[in-house]
Amino acid sequence: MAQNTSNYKLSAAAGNLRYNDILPYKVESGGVTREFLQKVIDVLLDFVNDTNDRNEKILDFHHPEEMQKLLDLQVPNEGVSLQQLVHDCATTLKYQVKTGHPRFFNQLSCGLDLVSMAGEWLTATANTNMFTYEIAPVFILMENVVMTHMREIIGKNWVNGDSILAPGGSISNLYAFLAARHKMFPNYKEKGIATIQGQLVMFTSDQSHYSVKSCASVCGLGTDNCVMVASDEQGRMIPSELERLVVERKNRGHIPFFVAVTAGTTVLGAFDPINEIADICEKYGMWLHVDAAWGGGLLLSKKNRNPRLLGVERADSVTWNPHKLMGALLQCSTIHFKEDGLLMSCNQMSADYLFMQDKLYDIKYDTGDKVIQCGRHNDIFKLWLQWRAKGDHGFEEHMDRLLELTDFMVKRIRDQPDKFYLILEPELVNVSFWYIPTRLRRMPHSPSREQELGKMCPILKARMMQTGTLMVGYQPDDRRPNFFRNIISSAAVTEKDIDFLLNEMDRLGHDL
Ligand code: ABU
Repeated sequence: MAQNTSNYKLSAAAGNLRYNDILPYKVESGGVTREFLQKVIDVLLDFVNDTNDRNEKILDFHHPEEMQKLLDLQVPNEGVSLQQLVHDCATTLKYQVKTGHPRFFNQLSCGLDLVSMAGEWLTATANTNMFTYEIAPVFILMENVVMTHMREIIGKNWVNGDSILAPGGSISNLYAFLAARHKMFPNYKEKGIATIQGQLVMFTSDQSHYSVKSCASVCGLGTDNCVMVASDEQGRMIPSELERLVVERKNRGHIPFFVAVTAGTTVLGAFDPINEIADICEKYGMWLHVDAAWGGGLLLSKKNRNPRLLGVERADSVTWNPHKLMGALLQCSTIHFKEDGLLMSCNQMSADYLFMQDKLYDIKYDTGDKVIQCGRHNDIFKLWLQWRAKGDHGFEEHMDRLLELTDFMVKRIRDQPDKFYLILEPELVNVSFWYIPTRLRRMPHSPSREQELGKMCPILKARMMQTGTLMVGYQPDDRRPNFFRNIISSAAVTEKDIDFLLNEMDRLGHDL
């Protein structure tokens, strides 16, 4: 049951103390320090329980102005008491959306994997930076082991490649772009833009994640030189269109150099045909990047990996986010390269104060010089601990279960054609559909009905959030007005939750 935020009482002796009455300020304060932290942990554990309680709401929605009145967010001149800090923690979680709730279907990253969460708690306590072996020896070795394992899973010819954990899929895609440009123009790093005699052009599908286009803007190509290749009805890049556009740019004297294929598009969950696109990349000497941030988890499933990811081993780089399908806690994003050494030669700056060459250990473990950031959060421990718990087998079962639940949802939608309209057969766990309110049920399906159904989406979503019982995302795309995109990526979801979801949409929306 939801906890009252004033339930978390410290003892009279501890309640009025302040930050400088506990460690590290008072060495003899071990008891009070423990009491304070234990109480914070009680707050966290109650949140975990509430998250998994189907009688609890997913959120307690308030508009921002109203929410500001419910919270005391001021940063004071004089610090508050330990009791107030515990209260602040409880209040923060009271109004936080429970993204691990079994009825939260809103985002690609859903769920609250408790082993991964335990890992994140340990990470916060260890509080180290991932740039050198010197200060993160265990975590650096773990990163090496897990990244090698992930490359083995991508393909046997990847084992001797290189990988790094990056702050999100967008930055992972940026690392791929930088390495590709470095491979083709190794002098760019020192001499800059003048070393490229011509206009670099990159290609991706019109369904790809916007971070790919962002690379063109950030890296000086300009977004006009990120060519958006048309996709088919399922949302998959059309290879013949790619080739046509590559030839067109070549004929203009441009330099096509990079193709970003998507393995699991954000909205429709579509998989571009990697093998056919790899043939085109080989023919025209272009780097092949696979953005499998979303769909990469399926590499772990013998049953579901192919045909979706067939040909992935032919890529030069792969983005794969364990914080999505695999359920690792946010954030946990990886970028993998088939060729070793590129990341280092592309990004190394050899800062003397961090990456000294005369250290007592093998400095190849100082991975921080491979990346464009300096400080790097420890995102490996939670993934390593989760992989220890599940093993490859547990992850495989998890992937297969998510797709089984997706099939179940599709079947339930098909069973109720008066109330729901399935937009396409999903390739991943994205289920795209419209809810049909009573007044539109007799209307034949047509573009004008789609317009009407699209108008219902924000209203029904608002009702979901105001009642707090369900969260499903919606958006328009190039072909249709607003539609719902339901994501099943949480281990907490069952068939009963999917039935609840569809019934609750009908309960909240039938009169629209
Ligand atoms: N980076 C894509 C995440 C989008 C989503 O969760 O819907």
